[in-house]
Amino acid sequence: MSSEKSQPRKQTLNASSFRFAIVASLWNDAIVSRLIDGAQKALQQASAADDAVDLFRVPGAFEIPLCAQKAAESRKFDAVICLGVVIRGDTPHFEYIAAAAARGISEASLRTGVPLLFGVITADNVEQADERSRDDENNKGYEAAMAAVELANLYRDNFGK
Ligand code: DLZ
Repeated sequence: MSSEKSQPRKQTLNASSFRFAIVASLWNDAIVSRLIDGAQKALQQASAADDAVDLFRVPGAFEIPLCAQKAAESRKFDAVICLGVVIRGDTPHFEYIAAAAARGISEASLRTGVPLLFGVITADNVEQADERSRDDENNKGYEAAMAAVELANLYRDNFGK
């Protein structure tokens, strides 16, 4: 029986005909870099072309939604993968930044009709954030990118885009 945390899908979907944007914040860069690595690994596993992935860096998680929205509005991408790390212990305005990122990403996705994936770690401490950015399939960047491939396939196959 699968645990609550395990992913329901193991099948690798194909990403060879899609383009992706990764929007990643610079704050907590050591951890965010591992999320970017995880996302790129997932896209490679799904056979995304090397030149089909554009990376955009923004200062902090608060700035992710607008950049993600601009990427979505450009119509160049089938999905936009948003990556960041907000750590409660280090962040006096944790709730504001985490909520603004989550709400902004969600609203931009609905506004543009482009799937925007939430790969922003909101952790109580660095240890938790490290755990969610390890080089394995629980890496939140890897998970978000796999979800992006899944949605790109779902929307193309059922709604033409
Ligand atoms: C200011 C700030 C703080 C204290 N903590 C974080 C954080 O943990 N993660 C993150 O991505 N960004 C943080 N920031 C920066 C804000 O997201 C934003 O970049 C600045 O407030 C400038 O708008």
